[in-house]
Amino acid sequence: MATEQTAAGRPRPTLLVRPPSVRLADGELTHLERVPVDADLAAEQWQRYVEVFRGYGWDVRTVPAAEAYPDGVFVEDAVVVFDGLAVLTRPGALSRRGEVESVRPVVEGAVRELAEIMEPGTLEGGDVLKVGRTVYVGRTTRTNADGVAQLRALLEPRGWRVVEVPTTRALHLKSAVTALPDGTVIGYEPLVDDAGLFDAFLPVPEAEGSAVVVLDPTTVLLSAAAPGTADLLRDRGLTVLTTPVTEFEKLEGCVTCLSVRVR
Ligand code: CIR
Repeated sequence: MATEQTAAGRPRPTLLVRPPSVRLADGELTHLERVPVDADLAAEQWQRYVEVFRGYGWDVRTVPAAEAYPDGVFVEDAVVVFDGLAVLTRPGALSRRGEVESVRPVVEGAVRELAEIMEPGTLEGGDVLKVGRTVYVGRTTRTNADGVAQLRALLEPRGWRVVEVPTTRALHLKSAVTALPDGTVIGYEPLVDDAGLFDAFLPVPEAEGSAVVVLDPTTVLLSAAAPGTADLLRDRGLTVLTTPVTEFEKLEGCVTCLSVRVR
């Protein structure tokens, strides 16, 4: 567990990342047509992404590349962390199931407790959105009812509220919605099944703008492909950093999927 402090005096958070596989271009696609992926550009964008966190004082830990798994770079899907509890997932995509085991040793060093989703449950981290002590879990083609039930059984005794969110218009819940530091859920409305499920909802003007990573209580990271959303969030008083992730967006990835924030 990271206990050091950042320059701003906050605990130094840990970030897990995994470099892109040489087979990245073969990643799963559900809603998008396959287009060519530039492997060199992907590697450069991944480095820039990681540097943003280093610049904010995060303790970056790298999971070894999983060359056999094209989607391994989307490491968020393999594990979800709730305070000191990490839950290793069981991806709904068969091609991704083998990604999880190699994450275990890195996660073990970063948390107090480890649990895992067992058969017949499936769950992917992209379907898990924490807002305060509420955990919204997308029911998607990747996360089934048993996966949600297992997560609920782990979290409710630990004081979390678990809310299932039917999600049919996007790959994962967090492809459609994420949350700002103040708990406002943001999303691109055409991808959101029912915005009324969230206590506070702010529509954003771009699909790529629905995914933000909270870097600190006043700063978020956003895809460079969402300038209108960046303006909207700056108008709300947030500091907005942007980074290009075009090669990952071609594979239905986004800024959240490229890392696990251990907090
Ligand atoms: C997949 O379909 O599994 C990958 N191509 C994209 C995963 C993106 N992950 C995420 O939204 N958490």
